[in-house]
Amino acid sequence: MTPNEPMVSHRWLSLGVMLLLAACSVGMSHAPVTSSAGARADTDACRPPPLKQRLFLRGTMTTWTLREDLAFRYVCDAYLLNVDLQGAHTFRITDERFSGGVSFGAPPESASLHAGTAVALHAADARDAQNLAFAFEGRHTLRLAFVDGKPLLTIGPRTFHDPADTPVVDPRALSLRFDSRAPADKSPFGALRDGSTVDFALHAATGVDAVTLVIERRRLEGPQEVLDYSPLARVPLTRTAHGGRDAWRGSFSFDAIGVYGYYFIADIGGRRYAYGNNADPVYWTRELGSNGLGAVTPLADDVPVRRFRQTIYRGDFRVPDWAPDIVYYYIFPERFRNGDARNDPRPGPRTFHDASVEVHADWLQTPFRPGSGDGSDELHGNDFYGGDLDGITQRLDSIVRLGANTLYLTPIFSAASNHKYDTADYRHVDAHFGGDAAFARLVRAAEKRNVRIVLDTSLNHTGSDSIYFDRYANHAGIGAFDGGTIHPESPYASWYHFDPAAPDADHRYRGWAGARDLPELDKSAPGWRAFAYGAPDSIMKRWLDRGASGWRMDVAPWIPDDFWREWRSAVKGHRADALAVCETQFEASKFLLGDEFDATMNYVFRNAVEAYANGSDARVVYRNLELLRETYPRQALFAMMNLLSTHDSPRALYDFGWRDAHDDAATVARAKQRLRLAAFFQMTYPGAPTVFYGDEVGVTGGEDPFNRVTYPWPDRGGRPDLQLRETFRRLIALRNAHAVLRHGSLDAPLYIDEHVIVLLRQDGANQAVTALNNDALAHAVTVTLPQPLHDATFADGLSKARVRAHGATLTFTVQARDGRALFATARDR
Ligand SMILES: [Ca+2]
Ligand SMILES: [Ca+2]
Ligand SMILES: [Ca+2]
Repeated sequence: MTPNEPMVSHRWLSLGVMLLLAACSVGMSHAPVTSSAGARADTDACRPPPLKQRLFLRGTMTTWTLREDLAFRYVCDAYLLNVDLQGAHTFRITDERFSGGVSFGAPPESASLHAGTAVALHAADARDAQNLAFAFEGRHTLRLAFVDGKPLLTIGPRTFHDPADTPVVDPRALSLRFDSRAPADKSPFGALRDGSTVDFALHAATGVDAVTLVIERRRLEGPQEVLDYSPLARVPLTRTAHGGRDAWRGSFSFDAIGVYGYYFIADIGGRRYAYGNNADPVYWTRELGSNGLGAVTPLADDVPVRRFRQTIYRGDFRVPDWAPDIVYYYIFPERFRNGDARNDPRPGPRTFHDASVEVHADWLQTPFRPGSGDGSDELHGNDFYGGDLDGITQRLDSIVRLGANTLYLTPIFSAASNHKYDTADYRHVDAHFGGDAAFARLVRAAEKRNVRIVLDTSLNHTGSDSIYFDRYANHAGIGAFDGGTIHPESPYASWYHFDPAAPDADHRYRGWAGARDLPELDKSAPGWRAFAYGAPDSIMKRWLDRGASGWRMDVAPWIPDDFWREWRSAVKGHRADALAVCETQFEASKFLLGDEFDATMNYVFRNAVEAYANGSDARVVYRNLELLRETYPRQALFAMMNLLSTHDSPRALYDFGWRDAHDDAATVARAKQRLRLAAFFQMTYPGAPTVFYGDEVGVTGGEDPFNRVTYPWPDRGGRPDLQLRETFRRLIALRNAHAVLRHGSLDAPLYIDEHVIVLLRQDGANQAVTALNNDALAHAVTVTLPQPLHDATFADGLSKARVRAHGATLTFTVQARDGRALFATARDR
């Protein structure tokens, strides 16, 4: 979807659309704009804010995610926001909710704003509303005023003095220093078990009068957009002096699992300052701050405090033993391989909702996108190539030769669409994928090869065309909305939210994020919970019993936490070594406390690694990964699904610059070098490397549906890049051959500069030095090794070349856009 396109319900899955949804226009309620009483009054007078909600600038500047530094501040009679942005962006002004909330866009005739000119905004549910567009040139103030209840936006030069921008000038305040990752400042390091006591030390010049450590606890209940901390404790710190500096020390015991925020209040010469987290943005995450070294701000009501985060997890939190060793091969089954043409979808009446499927005659044809002029119909998700589970079974040996040991399959249960997140029947595999028998064949073939299968489903919504809902009366039995009317006698009636008074069928039920083909389930309904995970033959248990080794759960951040806690107990109670993976796009500590998930889809990793491979400054990008190293329990960090491409985001090669067939050979070659570097990163970093089908043979493609192209099998006319595949094979083999890459310790980089990242990994007696270089030039790098490695000899895991340390010093070269993995050899051999 382009951001200008209205939200169309049939073309969506989880991620991309979630991020874009705030910008889209279907199913959102009227903004509760109240025309202020006496709006004719003196316009100079200050008035209370016309909206209860906070407002945010949300758009392409943050990939449509919410970010705390883009929150408007209401002052007197208008919402104001200072930004420092360059270039053209499209955006909306919204509240914090993911959907269903306030969202202001542009009127159809004037999407593009001009500096200094006020534009009347449209509420998002006006069907003609579209995204705003503005060419930013650095520092601006956005001013949103309500005149007679109508929102007027003006973007002009910087005129608003934001108290948060007031510089701190007192040298004593500027001397405050705390690095949450420095052992001298905070000990123990990182995420900790409940009951842990943490020692804190804030360092400062002399002349600070008092320091208090403030501990707060994040509210964990509620959907993703809830970001709320409540006070827990205030710990007066004790001053100790040494070397002309002071250290302010104290400790706190964290008794309960949770995500905690903390910061320091310093009293200095009659003024108060907060020393809190830095302002680093974290990919797609609302809360700012990457931990590590903090920053000082004035302490005032109108200046937001940024908290350092501390994760406290259950002492008995275990992930499956097999998790750190996973190499995923990630398949969108409709597009991987057609193993049985007899089960292919065929057009016909009522083969898709109340309409027909579309079929691609040519395996290599580009997926259909309604409205693009490709001649396809206007429906999303109804075009098919015939891919199925037998296709995977037939190519399993090839996947094993690549080095993968775990399949992650997007949904395979009966569903009308090609993506199958719109489940029609959780208890059976889709007939077009070969049915239950094809899954049994795949399981047998996988078990024979020690390959595990992780399945995917949504417990948040079903399809509208399902046995449970049956809006189109396509199924036997009585669905909750069979034939388009509410059926209280349906066994599934209690699973959904209905509004019998709504004027038309489309509005008589709640659709997930407004999507009409995805009726949202009531996650608190006991009947649904039993069916989903509680009962002996619940969906979760049924498919574990039939050969799945774990679950990846769709749209987890918008499902109540108590649901996931019960869910985990049920899944782990049934099979202790079942893997529990959460779909989330953000920093995800709250899911990794030992009571919900083992790991998540790691989009923070993806975004950091792709930015790095594209040439971004390693020192900046890597802070995202350092944050995860600190805030995620080690067992979760080592089990994360470390992906690049996904079915919800553009493929990596696309992000690396290879957009289409018109790109020249140099662009394609550079994109593939960047992919190789990103794969090197995956294979030498803790967490499960994840290869999206086709990436390894040079498949590119942009936003959905173009990321979901078919695998280029030669016998179907495709041209896989087998050289690139061999590169992947060698890199995966490197990981599989060296346990230290999968299990070895991860500390702060041994060395990092703009281009080069060097990590030291240790696993008992095995030690490795891994290095990455994102520059277009080779770099020689010199690192200092800890004592046990003085004078050690290292062998390059790929070239087998030897590199010798001289004393503590190790010098080696990393080629352009390349990596190295050096393994310490046994001494004196
Ligand atoms: Ca279509
Ligand atoms: Ca087929
Ligand atoms: Ca029916």
